[in-house]
Amino acid sequence: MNRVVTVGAAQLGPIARSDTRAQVVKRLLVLMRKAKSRGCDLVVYPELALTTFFPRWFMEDQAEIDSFFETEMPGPETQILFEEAAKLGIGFHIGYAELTEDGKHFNTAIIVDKSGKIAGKYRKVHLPGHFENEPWRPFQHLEKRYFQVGDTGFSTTEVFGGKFGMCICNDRRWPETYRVLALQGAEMILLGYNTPMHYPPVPEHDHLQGFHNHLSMQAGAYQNGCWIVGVAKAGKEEGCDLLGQSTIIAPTGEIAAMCTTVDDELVVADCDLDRCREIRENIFNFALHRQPEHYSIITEPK
Ligand code: CDT
Repeated sequence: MNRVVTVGAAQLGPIARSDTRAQVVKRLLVLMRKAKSRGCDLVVYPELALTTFFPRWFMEDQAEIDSFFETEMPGPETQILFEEAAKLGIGFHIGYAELTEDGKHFNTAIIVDKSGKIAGKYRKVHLPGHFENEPWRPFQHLEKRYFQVGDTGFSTTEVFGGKFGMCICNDRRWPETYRVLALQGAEMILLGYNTPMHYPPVPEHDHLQGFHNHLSMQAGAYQNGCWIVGVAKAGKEEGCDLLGQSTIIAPTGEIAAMCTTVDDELVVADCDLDRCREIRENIFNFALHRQPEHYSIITEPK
């Protein structure tokens, strides 16, 4: 019998800076219940899904910066998500800003299983943007300033009857992300993103944001024979337009479902994990066709 996982991509519309965690969690719960009613095993939320995308602002007050971070997961405001997931018997994936006990700041994502337990955690590796305030920009992208490079590496989690991998936003643009996960057998990769429509250093590419988003993920899916679920925080957030087009992509690279708004929206697809074999046992049979001795430059220190 084939292993079909029904997945809901739960796109979020904008989150205002003044929105509380409780207000956001209410929206997440609406989407979770909708996903359950549509037969989902799993609901996937975006990157940094509990707050506005705060790296767009230069801040120096560490207490202010830390107010966007979670010191525990679940915490007082997010506990209800875990309880509801367990009650409904649905898993979820969510991104959030993590402040560890020893004071480290990460852009983090987790997979929670159907019993409400954290089954896997990933901390973002490819942090885009810049370190210092750059006032010439209409908005900042200070991920390099506020987060440390993740220390988890890319690994897989056995859950929902398959092998799942995670990455976060900018990671999806890098082919190495998918290949490292696929080499470990990942059958489905979950990821969230906050992608501004305007890229201040190269505005000539603004009209290509949607194209580059799908191009990267569809190539990643096909070249590695795995499902990819990419979920946006979308819409006009604090004056900044964020890309939507959240999507579920099959191992053939085809789009199986896609959001058509830039608001809270759920799209669902039945994802047969055994379809990964169509690619992995044929055109991209890694064991048979890869020639890693010719790729060594990829792993040399930068
Ligand atoms: N959140 C995130 O990683 N966003 C980046 C924006 C790139 S421009 C600094 C992305 O790759 O979509």
